[in-house]
Amino acid sequence: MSRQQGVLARWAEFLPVTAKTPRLTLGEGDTPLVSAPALARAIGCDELWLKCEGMNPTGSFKDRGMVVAMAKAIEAGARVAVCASTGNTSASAAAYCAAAGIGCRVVVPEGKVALGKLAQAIVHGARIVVLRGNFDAALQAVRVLAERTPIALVNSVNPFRLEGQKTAAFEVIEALGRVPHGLALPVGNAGNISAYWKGFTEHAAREEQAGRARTTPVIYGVQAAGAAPFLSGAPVAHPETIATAIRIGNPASWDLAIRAQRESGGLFASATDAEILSAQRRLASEAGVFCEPASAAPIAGLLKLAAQTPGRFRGQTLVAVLTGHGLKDPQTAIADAPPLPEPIENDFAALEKALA
Ligand code: AN7
Repeated sequence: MSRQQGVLARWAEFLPVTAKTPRLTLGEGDTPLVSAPALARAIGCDELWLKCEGMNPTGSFKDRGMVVAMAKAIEAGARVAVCASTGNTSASAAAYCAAAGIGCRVVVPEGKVALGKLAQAIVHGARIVVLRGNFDAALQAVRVLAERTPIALVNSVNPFRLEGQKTAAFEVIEALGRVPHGLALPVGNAGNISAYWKGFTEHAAREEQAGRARTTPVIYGVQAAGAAPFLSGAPVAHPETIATAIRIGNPASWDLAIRAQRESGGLFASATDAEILSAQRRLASEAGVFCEPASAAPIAGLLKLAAQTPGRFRGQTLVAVLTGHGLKDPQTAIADAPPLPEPIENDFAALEKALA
């Protein structure tokens, strides 16, 4: 028995696919929704669910949109794809280009890409350009390149990326059996918040059409304090944060993200690097889920909002989107950890003493 896997097979009826679109897949989507009762108590909500997007084939949510963007690019005849990236988009693009048999070019900011993500781009065979400048400069550069050459641009300014990523909203509703009261996620270039809102509003429209209630969640977009243009209301020239995935000062999907926040009755929040790292450790030690720093931002944001307004989330079901796997950035995870202890002799007494 075979079941068709992946975003394109599973959600075809809601995606812009034709008979000519190749059914590319690495098994993306269908990620677990994990309950986190200890953190729910800390936040003061009824239920907290973690959408573990690090379980996608390349370890981040990017695979959902990448598979659609790549399939449509191949359908249109592309032989090479390009992206600018803080790391995860390049890892995903490199893997899907390899699977599809086309060339991959990635442009990354100098010195700020997590180790696991670089390893992925390298092993999947992407040609890597390191740009003197940040992500915003890299995105500008590849946009110009894509205008002047036949190379397909697969950043989230490519609308097929958002189409694929919206399927995460469908999965959340399906797994819960209802629409959550609130959904929190990290915001960098603002593609994902726009895609979730698209998914939730499309679902709501279908419910309305079927004569049922139109329900959407409140969206909480969380940024790193050093890279928080949605809190200042203007682009940030020199974004800085330990959460390198969201070290972005000039989000491409600005208007769509503002619309998601306004229409959902939500808000943007920010978390400092210390709050992000603390939330990352709490997710690992209290929920058993290891995510990368950027992915801990929504938990840091919810904890902060709950502390500012006690009782704010009482009785609510909340979802936090953990966008990328902790193994993407092992160096940040162990940077402040004490060194490993000296080796012991292999005898029982020494072992007993060491573990006492
Ligand atoms: C783990 O890979 O922008 O707001 O170039 O890797 O849709 O940009 C990554 C972004 C959140 C922010 N969490 O999502 C890239 C890139 C993780 C991420 C975001 C990213 P968007």
